[in-house]
Amino acid sequence: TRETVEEILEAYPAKVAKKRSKHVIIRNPEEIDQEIAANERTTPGIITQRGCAYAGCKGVVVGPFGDCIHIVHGPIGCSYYAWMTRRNQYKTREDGRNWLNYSFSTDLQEEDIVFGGINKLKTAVREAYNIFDPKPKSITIHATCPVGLIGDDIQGAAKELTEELGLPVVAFNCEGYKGVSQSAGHHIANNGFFKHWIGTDTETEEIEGFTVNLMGEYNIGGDAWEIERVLEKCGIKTVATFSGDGTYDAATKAHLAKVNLVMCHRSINYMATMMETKYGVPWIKVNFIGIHAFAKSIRKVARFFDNPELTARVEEVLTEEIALAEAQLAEYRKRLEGKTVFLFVGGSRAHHYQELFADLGMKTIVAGYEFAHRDDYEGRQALPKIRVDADSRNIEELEVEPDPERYNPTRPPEVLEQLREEKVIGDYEGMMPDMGEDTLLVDNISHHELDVLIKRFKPDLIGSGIKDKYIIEKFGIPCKQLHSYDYGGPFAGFRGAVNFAKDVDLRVNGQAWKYIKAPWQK
Ligand code: CFM
Ligand code: HCA
Repeated sequence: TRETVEEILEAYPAKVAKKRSKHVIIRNPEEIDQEIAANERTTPGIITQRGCAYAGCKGVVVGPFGDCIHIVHGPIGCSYYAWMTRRNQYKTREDGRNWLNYSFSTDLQEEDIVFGGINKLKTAVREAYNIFDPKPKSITIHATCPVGLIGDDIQGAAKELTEELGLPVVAFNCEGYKGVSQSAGHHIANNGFFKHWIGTDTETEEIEGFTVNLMGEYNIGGDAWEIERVLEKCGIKTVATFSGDGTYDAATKAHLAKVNLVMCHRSINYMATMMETKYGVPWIKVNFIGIHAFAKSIRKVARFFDNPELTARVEEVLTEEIALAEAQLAEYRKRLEGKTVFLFVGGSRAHHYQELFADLGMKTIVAGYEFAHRDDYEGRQALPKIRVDADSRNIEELEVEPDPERYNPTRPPEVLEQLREEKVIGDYEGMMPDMGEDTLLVDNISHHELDVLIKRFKPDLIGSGIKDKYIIEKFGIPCKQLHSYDYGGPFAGFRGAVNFAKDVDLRVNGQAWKYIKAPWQK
């Protein structure tokens, strides 16, 4: 492993090598508080898989709300290349609202860049509003790079249009360059939702039952539906989902849920923390990917509510679901046991999927996030040690205080204290503790680094995305896309695990791979 790291770094100029060496870490469980550098600028010239702030805001966090219209203010390319690529699913409700398949854009032209695009934006918002009946529940505006450069006042326009049209028009200054990756866009989206959507239902006073919000779950390939199926079976009610299959009305009531279940810590931790401060809603870090991860997570939820009936029901459901899934997984496990995996995905799946691979008997030997922060690797205890650099300072930190009327913790303070101590609420331990000795962590991996790792370790499968899928497969190694799921899914929960096993088996044990010669090997 040490030699591999050396080979990786050798190819770089000294300054770059020094920088990258902090992002490529050999896991050593003996070392307390092992560190890794993350959430830093990519060195120009290096090919990475990262996206931009606009992708993180519009594409990831805001876009999945299907009963709203999301308008991109920018040149058409920003819209076109993000159109329907992320597979966040939405089912049309009785009211018929569903704009998920649309691509709304102001299509900025050179003339608008010179003379300003704000009138064009206002016209676009009015037009989108007028065309449809029923009307969207909310209209969101997303700025891409040139809009920030020319200084169009999209916040002012949103305010004006909110009054004019009588529905919330929310503008996001998520210009692509706002951060070092899509991660900046998550934060901007969280802020916008928190300011303009959350808690705006002031009429509903209480929602009965074991209520939760599913946060940082985007319903890729139908994941959220499988999670909700099991939650429902246990008697746990989902109030709102951020954002997969999410609706505006549910989001405005989210503050009434008793606890927030945080799937993707990276993309939604901001909102979880702000909701806790303002409304007293605690959060539990969960992972519903993998059958044992699911069991562990839902037991935390049962522990939180501490209700004997609920606990009994959860155990009953787990016994039934695990038995069924295990029986179906057994056949695949026989063929997959001992196989090795690399995982390079976004800001949470490179961790989450390790648990599902473990269910299949497969070992993750190299893993890394594209854009997660140190807390997603090292755990939240790293937070105080993270240096806030100029790039992070760029993004607004909202000042949040307890709501004088609506701050309403659902458990007594001493119980919350106990739950915090047990790490049931308010904690995420990150990816590192789950990685074995001598495994490798590579943050924001480059194509060069991937090449070296493939040649050295020849894994049986790589879980990654569209930007490197075909490079990997030219090496004769199957790649499973863990963003789009290669158009399959769901992979969450119990039924999802079985779907996943089947897909993985087809790839890992497919005979075609050994006949592949890369163009450069011929
Ligand atoms: Fe969270 Fe996501 Fe991910 Fe993410 Fe993404 Fe995604 Fe991802 Mo692609 S919110 S960090 S910005 S889990 S779009 S649904 S798959 S990179 S690991
Ligand atoms: C994004 C979206 C993406 C890209 C997927 C990929 C997704 O980063 O803007 O690189 O394969 O999940 O759709 O992460």
